[in-house]
Amino acid sequence: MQNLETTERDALTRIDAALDEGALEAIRIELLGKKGSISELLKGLGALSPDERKTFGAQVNAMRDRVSARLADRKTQLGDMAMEARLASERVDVTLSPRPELSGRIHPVSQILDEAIAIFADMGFSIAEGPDIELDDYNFTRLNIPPEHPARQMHDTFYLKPKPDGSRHLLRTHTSPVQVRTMLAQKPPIRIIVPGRVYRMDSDQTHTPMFHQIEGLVIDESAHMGHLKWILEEFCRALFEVPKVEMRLRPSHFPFTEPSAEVDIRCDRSGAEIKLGQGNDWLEILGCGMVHPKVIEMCGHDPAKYQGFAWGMGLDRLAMLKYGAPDLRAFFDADIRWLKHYGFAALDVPSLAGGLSR
Ligand code: 2NL
Repeated sequence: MQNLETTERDALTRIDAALDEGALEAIRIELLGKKGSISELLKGLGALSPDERKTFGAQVNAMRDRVSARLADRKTQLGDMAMEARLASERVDVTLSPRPELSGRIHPVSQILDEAIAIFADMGFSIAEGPDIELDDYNFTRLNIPPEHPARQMHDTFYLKPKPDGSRHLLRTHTSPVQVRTMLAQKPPIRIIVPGRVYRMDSDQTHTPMFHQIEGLVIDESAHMGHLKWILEEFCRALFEVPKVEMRLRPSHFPFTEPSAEVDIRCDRSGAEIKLGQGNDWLEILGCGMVHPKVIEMCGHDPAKYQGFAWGMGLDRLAMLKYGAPDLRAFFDADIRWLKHYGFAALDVPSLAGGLSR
């Protein structure tokens, strides 16, 4: 009897004194493991008379249960203490001012986006955003891109698994579905710009399967190509921080605009870097046009009353051009050395008054 009580007292004391989960596990094995002291007590039962076996066996079992319970309690306690200690040691003071050698840089795409937003916001545009995963209907159908159109082919567009009713979601191939959503939800006048990520199954030296776009849309009763041309000229002048850019509009085709145009700016490619505003070369920077009457109608408005224009451009390309980064793919490599070189300081928020990228 004495033997049992001291064994238990001894066991509980040792459990309470264990300082970490490893030490506790060692004690558990010593007590309750195959060759553990309590297990050995149970093995000795065979040598006893049936009556003794019954009472002593019950006592040992009860003692084993109490020891097990204490082991479990101590384990929880030690786990909590370990977590507390870890939380205390890994505590971060987010109010500390950044150490310059550790602080992050703003990615050129984020920088050009902030600059573009500053320019268009100054002209009175609102910013609209929408989901990356879109409906076929918003990405294609309501933009006058019919089911047979090549842009809808599986090798150009990332489709998600079709639903039982046959409808498919996709990764938006342009930000235009956001304009569709805006037109469906609001009455003109509408003056928005739409920045965001877009996806196309394209990957080579000059294309990445995800890239960034900014599109613009104006719908009212009298918006025309003259307004569009002024907006784009002002935008280029402000973005490239030059007094004048020479622009030319070349006839083109998009299913969602009529007429459509591609916009080039004058540049000089004779040196190592492209120079804007001089030279005899042209650089294509965006596509635009008058919104197709069918699109206005499919987005819920009367094309006899409302008209407007839209444009779209690739932000990544603009960032390469403005900041002189030579390789598009490096944009998405997440290489900290590249970002140190091409990135921007976090607190230099672009504004028209304060200078865009200085
Ligand atoms: C390009 C050309 C363009 C649009 C985008 C648009 C949107 C709606 C209606 C009509 Cl909802 N048009 N967007 C229009 C013309 C060109 O993008 O080359 N982007 C990189």
